[in-house]
Amino acid sequence: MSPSDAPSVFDWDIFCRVVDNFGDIGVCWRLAKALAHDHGCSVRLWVDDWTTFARLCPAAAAAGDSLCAQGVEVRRWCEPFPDVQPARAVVEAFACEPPASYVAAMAAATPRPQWINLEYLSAEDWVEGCHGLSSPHPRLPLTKRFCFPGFTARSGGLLRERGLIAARERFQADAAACHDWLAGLGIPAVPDGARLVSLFAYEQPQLPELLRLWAAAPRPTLLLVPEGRVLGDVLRFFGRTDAPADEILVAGGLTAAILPFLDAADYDRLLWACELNFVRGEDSFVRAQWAAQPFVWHIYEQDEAVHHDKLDAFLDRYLAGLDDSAADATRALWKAWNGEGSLAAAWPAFDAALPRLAPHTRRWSEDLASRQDLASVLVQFAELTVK
Ligand code: TRH
Repeated sequence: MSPSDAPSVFDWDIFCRVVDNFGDIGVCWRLAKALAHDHGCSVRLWVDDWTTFARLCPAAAAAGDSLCAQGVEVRRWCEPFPDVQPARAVVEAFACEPPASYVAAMAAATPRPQWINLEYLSAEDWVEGCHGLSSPHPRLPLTKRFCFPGFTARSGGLLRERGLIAARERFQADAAACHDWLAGLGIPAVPDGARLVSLFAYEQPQLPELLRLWAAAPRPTLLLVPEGRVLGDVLRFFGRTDAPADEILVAGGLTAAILPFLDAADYDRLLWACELNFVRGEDSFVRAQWAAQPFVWHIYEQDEAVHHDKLDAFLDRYLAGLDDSAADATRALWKAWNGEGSLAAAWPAFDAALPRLAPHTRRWSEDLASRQDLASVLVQFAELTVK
């Protein structure tokens, strides 16, 4: 049995503040489930925004301030914070600062909990130098350790629950399963030879120009759009102001199916089924990489445009080893999708590069899947340092 196969003796508290959208709780919820299922840990997840959590875990909508779901105890993080015994390992997600009373209880506990700050994902080089660093608390006898997810062996890795890759391979090898699954979503017939594309993005002002190209292209496109922020731009192309989930819109060779916000398993299947996935933020960006299909990332905008460096750092890693023309075409399309350049102008070269980008992305995904996953790295953090 490898260390990560052995059940962990630790119990965990994970603290999550939702800044906006779904990524903060999306990552924490996925981490909580991986610690519980893959490592046998007892996990308590504290989240301050119950409504957003309920979009990812519909059972929470009917529960008051707490529930047990998928092996995890989830509690609403409210003030005043209840008087609870701290867990042996504590994850502070994205520097969200656990309640002062809880931190004081950590300092008084024996043994003192292992306190880990889980940071946002980045492909930038500095991540390797910062991953694993410790910082003593200014007043209390506590040390916080920093875990940086990333794409290299010297980072914290990526969330990848046990069995994920095998499940994806089974699905992608079974055309009938994919067909039945689409039919179950209410998509009656996929146009012959159509390219399936999923779309999850922030607002995208240039989208109508791209959809115009797809509508006029010889190869049909089936665009699958879970409800969300980009829907307005899709509807603008079709001259509509609203459309219910499960509406099908058609223009030339383009069919757009508006889907409800899917549960986690179905969202994965959507990514696995599509030849091209538009994703955003952090968690869907990672899931697209486990889908092993070409993808386009809408990066979360940050102050002073620092997200552009983050985007370039990822592209440098992801495109290494791809031929120059396909790499340039991919970079141009990604940049245009993120507001630098014309999307319609970048599309034809990207479209032509897709047959080379597809096997490249599969290799990229396989390489990432050969690394240790983030939950296992965190378990090692906890086991190494708490005596
Ligand atoms: O929602 P996001 O944009 O999240 C974030 C936040 O903005 C956060 O503050 C920021 O720091 C971070 O990005 C970088 O994108 P993300 O991370 O992809 O989260 C979306 C979640 O929603 C992800 O867990 C997948 C899930 N999802 C579904 O479960 N069903 C769906 O149908 C779709 C489209 C997504």
